Amino acid sequence: MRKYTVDVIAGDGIGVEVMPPALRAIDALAGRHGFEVAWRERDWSSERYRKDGAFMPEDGIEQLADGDAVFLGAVGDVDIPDHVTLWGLLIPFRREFRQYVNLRPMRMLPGIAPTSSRAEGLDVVIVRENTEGEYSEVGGRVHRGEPDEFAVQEAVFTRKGISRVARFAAQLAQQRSGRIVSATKSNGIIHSMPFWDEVVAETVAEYEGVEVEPVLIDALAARTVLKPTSLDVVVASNLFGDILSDLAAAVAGSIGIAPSANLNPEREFPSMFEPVHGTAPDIVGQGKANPVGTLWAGAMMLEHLGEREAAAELTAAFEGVLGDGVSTPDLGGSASTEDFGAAVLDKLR
Ligand code: GGG
Repeated sequence: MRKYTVDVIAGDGIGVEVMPPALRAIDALAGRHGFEVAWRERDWSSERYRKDGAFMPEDGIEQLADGDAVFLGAVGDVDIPDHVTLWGLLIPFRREFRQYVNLRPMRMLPGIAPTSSRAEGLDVVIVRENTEGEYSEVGGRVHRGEPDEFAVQEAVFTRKGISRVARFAAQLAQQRSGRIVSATKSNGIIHSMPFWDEVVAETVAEYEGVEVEPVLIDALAARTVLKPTSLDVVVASNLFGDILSDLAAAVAGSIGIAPSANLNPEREFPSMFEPVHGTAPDIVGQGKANPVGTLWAGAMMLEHLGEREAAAELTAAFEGVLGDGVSTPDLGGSASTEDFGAAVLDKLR
């Protein structure tokens, strides 16, 4: 029996609601596929921050380091500034565990009506740089509260950071169409983005049969809506990748279906799997949250752990449920989070 230890941080808001259906589905698959998962459930959250002044214990990173993966729900709280939660309970894992690739696939799933006929056949993988770029601590605020107050925020782009994410995208493109679109803004951002373009082009040139097309982020946003099927692999900086992946998910029907894998490709540290969506305070506690993003992220986690058949079965199960016309309200259906999870379990049985 293969054994895995996975740290579960359901977090805040609907993170707590979408996690149980995914854990139950993976448990249902495990025995039949010859593995078992020990879930280490962590109560690390905004509630913990309010009580103890910290989202996680001081040695939280060390506590996760010997696990095989981290499974995260959502982080954020209406009473705590978003940058405090994100830098307290999400970004530290990405950085400390060198999860420099954030893989965000999106395709049309069965049973979901495309937002427009243009989206039919959409199948894209966004390879988001995950540890540098615009998400940076470099900068500061000066003259707080004064009329001449100002803020400086530096983006950090390194040759190492750009080339390793471009390499990942090129290897992925070799298994797909061979086409990469690179999100840029080298007309307006005159230092970091021309550097990004150069390093991406140099890196991709090492891969036979792979071509890269740099596209300005504003035009790429329009293209994601108007010609989504012209995209296959997209490589993007931290911020551009974050925005584009929400957009691609919206074009495919709902941000509630979008998964994400924060990968440490060298496997020196655990990788982390999470739905793309946040805590959705507007629907929290109503049973309306869509668990598909978390189920899909769970399938990506199984794939990463080497459990390919179980991953395929889980994907087929949530796709099958959607194909049967069962969906949550964000997709126009009336199923609750629990109903959807139960229907997935029925398929797996
Ligand atoms: N699913 C984790 C979560 O709550 N994500 C919300 C979010 O704002 N993420 C920003 C990011 O991925 O950089």
